[in-house]
Amino acid sequence: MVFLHGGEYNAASVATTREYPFAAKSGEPAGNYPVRTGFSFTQADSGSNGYYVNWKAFPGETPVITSGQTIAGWELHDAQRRIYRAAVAPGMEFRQLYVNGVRAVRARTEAEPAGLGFIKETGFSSSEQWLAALKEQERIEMVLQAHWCNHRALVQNGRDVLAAQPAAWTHMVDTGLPSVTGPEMFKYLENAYEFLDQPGEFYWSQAESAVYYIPRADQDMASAEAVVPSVDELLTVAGGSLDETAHHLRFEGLTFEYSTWMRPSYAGYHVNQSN
Ligand SMILES: [Ca+2]
Repeated sequence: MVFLHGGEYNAASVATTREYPFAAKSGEPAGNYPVRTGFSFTQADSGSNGYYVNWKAFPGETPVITSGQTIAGWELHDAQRRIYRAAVAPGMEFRQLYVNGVRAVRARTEAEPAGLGFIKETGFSSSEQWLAALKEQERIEMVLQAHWCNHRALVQNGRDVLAAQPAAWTHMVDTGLPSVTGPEMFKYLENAYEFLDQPGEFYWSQAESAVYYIPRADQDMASAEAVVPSVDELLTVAGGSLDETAHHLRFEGLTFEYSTWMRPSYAGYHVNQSN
């Protein structure tokens, strides 16, 4: 029995990075992307002789395993648009921001923004100037909702036309239902500074190592608690092989907070029936 006292156990402080290979399937891009993993248990941590190793909350206390990192030092950046800015540590990566425990929204356009056209072979086009004028255009995600699927395509190159990474795009538009060309599709663009216009929206600028945020009506950025997650997996249990399994481990009464999932930033997200 191992008792954990109340308090925070920071998964980021023990995090290691490994490469996660994702399989090429029906034209999906193949490749590796990094996964940051916090506390890890292996076969060496297993119980033996039929006994379990129990990792358990000390009675009456609340141990919290978290990778949350506090973002402080918010300053008003654009008074007219009520955009605040804070620095983050270089190298941090995240897709979520929580302010006073409420998840913020990645800066996005409205659905079906004016002048945004759909090119089946490529991606999106714009009949107006706003698309080409975006500063960090290569970080935009093209989000397409078709039937029950929510696809995300990454930009391969842009300016007047946002061209998606081709293998992923083909997978999305050419695999039958739920095709993104169907009449039930709607689309928007996500993740650009210029899309900040609603309370609760945020944008993380990788180039600047900074976060921009428009607070909600009840949030004062001088006192608000802003937290971003920093690892994908807070706790893992993995053996070395089928002959070296991890076993006889129990976890009881533990609380987990703040993890991220960075795969869509590296590979987009393309789904289909039954996967
Ligand atoms: Ca917006």
